[in-house]
Amino acid sequence: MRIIESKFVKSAVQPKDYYPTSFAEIAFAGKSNVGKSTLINKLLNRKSIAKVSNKPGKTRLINFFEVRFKTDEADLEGFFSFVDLPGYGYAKVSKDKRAAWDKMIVTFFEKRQQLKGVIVLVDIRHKADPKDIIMINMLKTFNVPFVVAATKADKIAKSKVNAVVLNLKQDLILEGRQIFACSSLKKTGMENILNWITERVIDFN
Ligand SMILES: Nc1nc2c(ncn2[C@@H]2O[C@H](COP(=O)(O)OP(=O)(O)OP(=O)(O)O)[C@@H](O)[C@H]2O)c(=O)[nH]1
Ligand SMILES: [Mg+2]
Repeated sequence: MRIIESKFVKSAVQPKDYYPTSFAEIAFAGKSNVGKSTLINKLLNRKSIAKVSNKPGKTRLINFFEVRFKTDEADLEGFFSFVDLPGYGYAKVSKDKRAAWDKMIVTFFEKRQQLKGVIVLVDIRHKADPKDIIMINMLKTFNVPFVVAATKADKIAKSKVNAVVLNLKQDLILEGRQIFACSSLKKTGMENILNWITERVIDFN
């Protein structure tokens, strides 16, 4: 797939404010600071269409982006949208605020009919986190297809990547879903993620 153009559409908290579109949608979920917004920028080949920060808690709303794409094989052109979700598990905000963000995310998965897939980002340096397992269970419950991106792979030795990914696959209880190592910094693993997105999106165009 080739991305022709992309634009930021809007931010929302409640379903009534979601982007009113029937395009297939792919959302990015993961703990705060794991690299969701950075990955969106890299996949879209944009410097900062999604806002990035080295401080956790940057993305506080649900952000919608519209993407125009073309496939080489079928010469098909169409649209899909990306959704940048607020990160979960950020310790330095109040309990109430954290609960509100969590609710925002759960409501999105529950209500969003055109959601065709989710990229769950985890930090390749860390052991499987209970919060990620909760997220994964939720996606299983709502029957949303998902894939895991084990990101920041540039931060560990190349020789360790395969073993770490296998461990994560087991510990996150992926039950046959795929997991890809990737690095937005080094632009590795992008092809795998984009191919998965293409498969999810093509059916709906
Ligand atoms: N080394 C390395 N750093 C990365 C990578 N991806 C993201 N980062 C850095 O991680 C930090 C957080 O990135 P963001 O994209 O803002 O993370 P986020 O998941 O959107 O965070 P929230 O919006 O707070 O939920 C930034 O300093 C990025 O530059 C990566 O693949 N490798
Ligand atoms: Mg973000």
